[in-house]
Amino acid sequence: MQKKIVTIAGSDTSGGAGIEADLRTYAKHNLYGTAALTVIVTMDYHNNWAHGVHPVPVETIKAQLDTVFFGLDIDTVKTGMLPTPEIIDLVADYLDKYAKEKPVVIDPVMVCKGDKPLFPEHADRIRQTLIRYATIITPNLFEAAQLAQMKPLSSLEEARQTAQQIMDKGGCESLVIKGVGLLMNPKTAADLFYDGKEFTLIEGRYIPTQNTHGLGCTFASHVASFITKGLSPKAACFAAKEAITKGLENNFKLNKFVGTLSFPDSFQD
Ligand code: PXL
Repeated sequence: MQKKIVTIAGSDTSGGAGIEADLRTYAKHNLYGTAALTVIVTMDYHNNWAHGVHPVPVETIKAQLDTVFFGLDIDTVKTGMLPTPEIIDLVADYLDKYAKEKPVVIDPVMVCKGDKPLFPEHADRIRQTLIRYATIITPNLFEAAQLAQMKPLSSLEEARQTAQQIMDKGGCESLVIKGVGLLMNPKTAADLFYDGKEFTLIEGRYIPTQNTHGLGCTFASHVASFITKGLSPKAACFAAKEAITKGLENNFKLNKFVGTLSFPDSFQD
């Protein structure tokens, strides 16, 4: 029987990120993907692709989470965009009740486009209520600094300190800070994995392209998929890195504003 992952995240109407990317990824891994939708994100073609954020009512999300946790034998949970404090609290409550024994991958999505957080206290709420349930969290540089309550990162050493802060304050089992290689000179594609004991740099081929929309969601979905298939969080990050690099090598433009990665046919376990 196929193993099952639920993605608790938003819909990206443009299709590059969010549940669209997550479900595509699970399908490529031959996993059964299901979704509890938290928000619908739209894009305004006539206004520079400005993003509109339309949260799903809390009661509707609750009904979806009941469907999933009572009705399906879920193996792994992955979270993406959680656009309001109430929705973060609701998801934390369900993780507490129904997912303590399951792998949980938390992608702490905080911005839609640019660097304006979805709401001012977003990072605080995620740190205080959600991170403790995570087998692994997958922040980018901005999200990592926000979660650690630190200034923007400027070196690998600061990234290590940030990882330690997030773990101490949030209480996750492991984390991977995406994009630490951008702090190096010359730039590399490295990510930084930390499990509370050891820091590991995950190197990858650097692919110079702007067509990166959905990269973070897809990476976290690969991590969730590889963990579901039995890999450790660290091994899952290495495998996910290889998978998204292949996808990035075949990036393409969706329109004049944005481009994304492709979903190659097969990935190595
Ligand atoms: O890439 C972050 C992200 C996550 N989830 C949804 C999104 C986006 C970015 O647009 O729309 C639903």
